Amino acid sequence: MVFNKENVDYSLYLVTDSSMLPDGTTLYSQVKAGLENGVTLVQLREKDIETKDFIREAVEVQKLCQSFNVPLIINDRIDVALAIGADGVHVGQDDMPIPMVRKLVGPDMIIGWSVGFRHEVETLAEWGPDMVDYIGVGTIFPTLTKKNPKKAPMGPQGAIEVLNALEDNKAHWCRTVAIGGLHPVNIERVLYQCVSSNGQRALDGISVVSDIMAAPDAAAATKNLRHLLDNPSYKFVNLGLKSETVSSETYREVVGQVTRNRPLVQHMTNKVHQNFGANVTLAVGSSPIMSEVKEEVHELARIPHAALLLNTGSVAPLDVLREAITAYNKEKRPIVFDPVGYSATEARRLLNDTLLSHGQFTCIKGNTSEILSLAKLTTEKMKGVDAFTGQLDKVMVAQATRVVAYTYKTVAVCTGEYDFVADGTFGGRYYLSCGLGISAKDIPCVAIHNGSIPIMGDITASGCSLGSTIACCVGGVAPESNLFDAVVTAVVLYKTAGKLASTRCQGNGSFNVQLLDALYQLFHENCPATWSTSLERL
Ligand code: TPS
Repeated sequence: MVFNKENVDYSLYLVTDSSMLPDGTTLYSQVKAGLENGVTLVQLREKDIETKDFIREAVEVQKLCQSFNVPLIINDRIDVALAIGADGVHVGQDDMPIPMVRKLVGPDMIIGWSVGFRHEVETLAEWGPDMVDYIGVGTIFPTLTKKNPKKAPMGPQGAIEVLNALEDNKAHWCRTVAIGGLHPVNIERVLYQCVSSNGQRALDGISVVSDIMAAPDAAAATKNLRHLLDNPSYKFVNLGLKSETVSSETYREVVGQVTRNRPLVQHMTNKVHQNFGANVTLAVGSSPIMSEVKEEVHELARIPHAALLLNTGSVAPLDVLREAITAYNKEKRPIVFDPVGYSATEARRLLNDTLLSHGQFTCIKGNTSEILSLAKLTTEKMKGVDAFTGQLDKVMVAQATRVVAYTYKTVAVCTGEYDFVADGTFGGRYYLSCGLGISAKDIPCVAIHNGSIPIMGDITASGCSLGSTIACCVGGVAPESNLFDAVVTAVVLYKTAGKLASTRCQGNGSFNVQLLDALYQLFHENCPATWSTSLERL
């Protein structure tokens, strides 16, 4: 009997591997534990096995799957799939070409394909709905399970590209599961971030090998995965979006909370910024720690109201940065990411992309060129757009900020004469399959203005120190507070201080001092009704 394709639930797809079974377990017992606790699809995958043994194993597992009404897919071996009457086959890019597979298995069997690139999606779209039923999108993260992988891990951003390609090519029939290095520490984030840019499509599920097959307690491991799929919320950000209400009363509340909670703001930042950033942090009622010690990141992240500023201007070793991201993500404490010089050189782009793929950031802050590059919009590309008037158009920069916020599910800040702040957090919600329903262009975005303050560009680390201020505000607010509000407050406070300092200084030397004084004064007075900055909703 072949399973009705329409009714396949791709949410938790177990792929087997008999080379990693813990002592005291069997392939059968691990699959059974998975099925009893929420696995919805099983793929039998044996790389080194005699055909006779494969068939015997497949028949046993098939009976088991049937008793749970779960389809069984056979990896690679079309002959075995046909011989036992499996529900489907899964093939890789180097296996038998899909049209031949379809010819052999007939129209009713499920066909899955491993896909990592846009051009592969274009091919499956050309073939049309009768060929590939679902794709395994990966590998997402590094994994020891796949020997000699032919492609580098794509990260959530690569999976978004694949989802976009499916949408662009109108391959609406094709379902998707992400695979490769997926474990409870990163699954929520992958499901949260991986939404096509038009908001119409998210992953249909996740596929795992080692997380269940190598688990000493496969039942508990599966329950844990099921829980993440059934409670679709990245708890890092709170659920009560109230960004429509941002006002001077909001600023007062944020500053009040920072004052009460005095957050510890760990800086991993460039040398030029370290001293000034520490002083800015103190001026806004917070405690700086300029530590790049790997051994203490977990301890620091556990301190109530800890926040991390990660500025890639000149950097700590990669393993320290990764460990810090892991630690703050694990404790669900905020990270402000400042990708200095993103795409100015290939090395910087690679470093920043590696870090962006490694974790979830509360806020990503950059200048116009960094945000345009992150949004994959360049001035060249923008020239092709009607609205382009020769200068960077406000609407276009706002759009780039929204794209970054949406893509990374973060609060994005783009600095310049106008500072743009866009909220792509969606209150931490995610949905399997159907996506978020709205696209990047529809998310909340504000433009913050206080006239031009050219002297800001004549001191070092002024942009980096906005990062410090944001980290103080997102770290200092109560966990149930709105992160967008906290970021907007930091930007408005910093811009007001900049303006005030520029009227008091005599040159860039005294501007430095005046900026600290102004921040200190405005923060401690906490009277935002008098702040000069204007905020426009876009
Ligand atoms: C649905 N594949 C890509 S990564 C990987 C495998 C087996 C190992 C993941 O292991 N998509 C589907 N089925 C497949 N067989 C593949 C892709 C190929 P782990 O979860 O332990 O990291």
